[in-house]
Amino acid sequence: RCDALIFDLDGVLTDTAETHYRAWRRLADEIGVPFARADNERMKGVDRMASLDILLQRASRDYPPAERLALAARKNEYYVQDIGGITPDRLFDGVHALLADARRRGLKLAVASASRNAALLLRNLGIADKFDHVVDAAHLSRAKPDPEIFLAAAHALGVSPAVCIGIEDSLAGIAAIHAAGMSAIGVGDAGVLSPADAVVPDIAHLRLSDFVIP
Ligand code: B16
Ligand code: MG
Repeated sequence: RCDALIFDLDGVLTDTAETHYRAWRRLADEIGVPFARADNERMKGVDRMASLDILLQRASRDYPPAERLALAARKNEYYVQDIGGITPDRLFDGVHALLADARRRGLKLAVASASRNAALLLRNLGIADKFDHVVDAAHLSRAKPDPEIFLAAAHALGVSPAVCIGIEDSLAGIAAIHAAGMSAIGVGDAGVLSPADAVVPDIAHLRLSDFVIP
């Protein structure tokens, strides 16, 4: 049985996983720290300060806490500059159809994004009012893979985690969904996301009839 869908945002509903990558890449280049796509894979779904910790693992010197905060703020400036200009055409194909199908089936819908910029991004994508609840990452204390964010979404929707399906593009997110006692659909590379209960290559390939009894 499934009563609710809980969506990750970056990398699931739009291609901002790439936007995050470019912002980190720019920062890494500026401070002379090596940074490759493989490093970025580990940062997906991971919150801002923990992402910076991953980036600085390859730094040749220590960065004290105040400097870390300044670097994270700089990356966020680059990211916000980029998403400030995002318009609804940046929504992945199939999102509107999927949300409409979910509504027809009576499912509740939430967004569980680790991003503190999620509200701005959802507004710019024109889908802010499509969800019953958007978890505010600023009110959380534990990042994915901790289940807190998915449990908060289920709680706000008034449903048991057991009847929720979480939809994620990151390994940290899939681990968080499972730790919350939910089923996980991965969006992306089936080899990378093998812990998920099912994997689709992109959101346009997600057919609710495969997962939800009509
Ligand atoms: P911000 P998601 C996550 O969003 C991103 O995957 C991750 O790369 C990013 O570091 C994190 O949000 C925090 O974002 O710096 O904007 O607060 O995938 O959980 O929607
Ligand atoms: Mg994501």
